[in-house]
Amino acid sequence: MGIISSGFSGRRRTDDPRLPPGQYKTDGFPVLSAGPTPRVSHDEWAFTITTEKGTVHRWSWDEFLALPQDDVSTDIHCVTSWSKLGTSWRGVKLDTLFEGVDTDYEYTMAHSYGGYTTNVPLADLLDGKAWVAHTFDGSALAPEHGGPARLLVPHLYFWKSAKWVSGLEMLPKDAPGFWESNGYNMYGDPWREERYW
Ligand SMILES: Nc1nc2c(c(=O)[nH]1)N[C@H]1C(S)=C(S)[C@@H](COP(=O)(O)O)O[C@H]1N2
Ligand SMILES: [Mo]
Repeated sequence: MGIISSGFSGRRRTDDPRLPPGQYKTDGFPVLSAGPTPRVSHDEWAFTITTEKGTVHRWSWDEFLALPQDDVSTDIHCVTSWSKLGTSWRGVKLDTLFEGVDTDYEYTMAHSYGGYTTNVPLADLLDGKAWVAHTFDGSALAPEHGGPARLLVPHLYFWKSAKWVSGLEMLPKDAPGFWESNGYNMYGDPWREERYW
């Protein structure tokens, strides 16, 4: 009996440089939802950005799909310690959605159908760092994973990637969302293990 066990690939730490500290690689795609899965039809779906002036920028499903689309391959990291490497998404860069948005505020609150919220600094949504994604692995994003569309902010822990996202609200200062009010870190950098308070 050797001391090296390779029978279980699940929780074994590897030296893969893509894995942040304390994370293990999974090949599955766990579902983590704080409540039931909201069912949102494409007809009723819209994505909005609301500014301090009360201006509401709104995209219907068709308008959203008509925007320039990105194919994204990225690693995702859940605070519960699983990471999924090389995931494939398609969606719209937040830079594209913010092109016509005039705001001096530097923080956002993401809102979801079903009531979930999470805070993300505006800088973490821009410069090609975040998307509103509607496709995973070449197929329409499954409802349990956030379909019709979810936020994808892969450089932060995955709780920031709001499923069933309905919009972003500009904020003058940082404020906690759902998990951040329940003990999760305000920022959530996986490379610095910013998991909880
Ligand atoms: N609307 C909404 N978005 C959410 C959540 C949620 O409960 N509701 N959970 C978050 C958490 S904690 C994680 S780890 C990921 C899980 O996404 P998945 O279920 O597609 O793996 O979604 C995040 N986005
Ligand atoms: Mo999570």
